[in-house]
Amino acid sequence: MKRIAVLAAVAVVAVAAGGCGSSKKKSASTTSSSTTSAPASTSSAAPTTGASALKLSADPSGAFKFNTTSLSAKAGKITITMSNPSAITHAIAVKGAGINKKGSTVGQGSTSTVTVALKPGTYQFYCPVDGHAAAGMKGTLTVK
Ligand SMILES: [Cu+2]
Repeated sequence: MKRIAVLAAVAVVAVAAGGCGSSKKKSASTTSSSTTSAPASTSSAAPTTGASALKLSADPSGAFKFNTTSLSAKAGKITITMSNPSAITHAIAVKGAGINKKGSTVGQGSTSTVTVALKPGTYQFYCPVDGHAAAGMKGTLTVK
């Protein structure tokens, strides 16, 4: 009788330990799966958090220049939108530090957008349409 009681007690302990162990395993796998998904959510969240939106426009009179020669933004994901009120087609592009990204070339009344992820430094924004940057359609983008 005594033995049976002891065995039953051992069985209860074993079940309790097993239950505890399996719940620990579950929480461990939950942790590891959330850790696995963490870099993805972090990388998608970080640019959003640090995202800067800059706007400029092309000269409406048809001169080869923007309405500004200097822009500044925080490091991270930066979106530059250029509106084009000019009869000449233009685009917005950013280059520097091995990056050279161009937005689409657009006509009057449209906007050209370029999105880049930049570290602190000095970059150039320019119009990539042939001859435009050389004619003065460019400026400095300072990233801090
Ligand atoms: Cu242009």
